[in-house]
Amino acid sequence: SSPDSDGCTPELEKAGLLNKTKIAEGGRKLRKNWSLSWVVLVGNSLVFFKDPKSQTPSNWKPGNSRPESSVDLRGAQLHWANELSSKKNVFKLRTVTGNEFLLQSETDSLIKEWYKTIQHVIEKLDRE
Ligand code: I3S
Repeated sequence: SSPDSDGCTPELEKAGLLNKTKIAEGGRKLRKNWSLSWVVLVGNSLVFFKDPKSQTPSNWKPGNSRPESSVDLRGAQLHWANELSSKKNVFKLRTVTGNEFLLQSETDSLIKEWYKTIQHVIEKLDRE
C-alpha cells in the first residue's frame, strides 16, 4: 500500500530549489527581496525553507528542519508573470489572504513542472 494509505500523512508532491520573493502581504505591496529557497509541495501546502544547503529531494523529510513560511493553496491563483520581473521563467502565486509570491528558475523545464504541479493541486482543491 502507499505511504498515505491511512490518509494521515500529507503526500509529498515535489521538492526543489527555486528563486523566491514575496511581493505582497495581505494585499499590501512589499519590496522585492529575491532569495534561493528550498520549496516543498506537500498536501495542500507549499512550504518554504531558508537554508537550501543541506537539503536534497531524497533526504527531505517533514519535520527535519523548520520552515520559513508556508502557503495554503486552497483558493490560490497561479499566473505566469514575466512582466513582473526582468528575470525569465517567473510565475506569481496569490493566496486567498492576499499574499503574493514570485517564483523563478533559470531552467525552463523545471519551472514548467512546478507550475503544472501547483496548478493541479489548486484545481483539485477547487473541486472539493
Ligand atoms: O520590480 P523591481 O523593483 O524592479 O525589482 C527589482 C528590485 O527589487 C531590486 O532591488 P532594489 O529594490 O534594491 O533595487 C532587485 O535587486 C531586483 O532583482 C528586482 O528586479 P527583478 O527584475 O530581478 O525581479
